[in-house]
This record gives sequence, structure tokens and C-alpha cells, in this order.
Amino acid sequence: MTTSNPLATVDQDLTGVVGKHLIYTYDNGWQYEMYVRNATTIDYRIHHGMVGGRWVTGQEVDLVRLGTDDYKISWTEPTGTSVSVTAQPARRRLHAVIFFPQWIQQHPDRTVCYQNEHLKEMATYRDHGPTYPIYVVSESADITYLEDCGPDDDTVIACDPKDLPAGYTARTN
Ligand code: FER
Repeated sequence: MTTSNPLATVDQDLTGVVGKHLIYTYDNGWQYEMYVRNATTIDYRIHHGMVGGRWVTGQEVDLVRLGTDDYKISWTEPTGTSVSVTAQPARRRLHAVIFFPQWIQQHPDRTVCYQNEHLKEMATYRDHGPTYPIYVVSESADITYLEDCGPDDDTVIACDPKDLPAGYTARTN
């Protein structure tokens, strides 16, 4: 699908975000890790929060540049959760709106896995619902760790969060 870009006046140079690996903590305490593999794909791990322990590779996203240091990354998960993240890597801030289907608010544990190995199960849960009322989470975050790994590196997000070395998410730079 070709998506029309409503921000055609902003130079769509994505080099300020593609290849970036970030660890961030939302103001509500939820801690996430994202690797922007390329202009259409992210990998991520969730370290703390409602669905802590969940991780995903190769999630397709819509990525646009809103301004010099402002990028919007939006997608819908196989679970039916939709997410829109506005990232400001240079400012080391980020804001997300997460739209959880009702069944995830009721049973968050059902999504805590390496999702890529459970896609059929996720589709069954998603189709069974209930979807509504949607649980909307709107939160800002501080980026506590930021590095440039370059694009399409399979080693950045490659294991379960619980198998990471001690102190992995506590590193700051
Ligand atoms: C994020 C917020 C939410 C994020 C991912 C999600 C990778 C996904 C949530 C889910 O599917 O449960 O910042 O970054």
C-alpha cells in the first residue's frame, strides 16, 4: 500500500531515527526498548509495565518525520493493539498513545511472550475480544539509553527480556 504523506513539506530524511536503539521509561513507570530497524520496521522488548516481558521482532510500522527532531511511528499489532509513538531522539523524549483492546486490559499476561512464535494464538484472542471499551494510555517518556546501531542488525533485539545480562536496562548514556 502506498500511504500519502500529509507532511510533504517536511524533508523525509529518516537518518536521525533509522538504526537508533533506545531504552525509555514512561512517566507511569513502564519501561520499553525499541530498535528502529529501518524505515518500515521495528523490533522491541517490554521490560516493565502491564505487559512486561513481551517482545517482538519485525513489526511493520508507518514512520514519518514531523520536524527536525520529531518522528511519528505508528502501527497495529497482531493483538489488535494500536500504538502511535512520537519520538524526539535528540531531545531524548518520546510520547506514546497506546490503544489496548479490552481483552488485553483484562488478561495482559496473554500477550506476554515472543509474539512472533504465537501469531495464531494472538489472532484467536484478537478475534474473540472483547475489543471495547478500548483502554487508552497516553504517556511521555525519558530516553535513558540511546545508541546508533545502523539499520537491519539482527543482534540488537535477539533474546527474551529475562535472558538479558543484569543491569542491561539500567545503563544510561
Ligand atoms: C511502545 C508502546 C507500546 C512500544 C510498543 C508498544 C516499542 C506495544 C505495546 C503492545 O503491543 O503491547 O513505546 O514501543
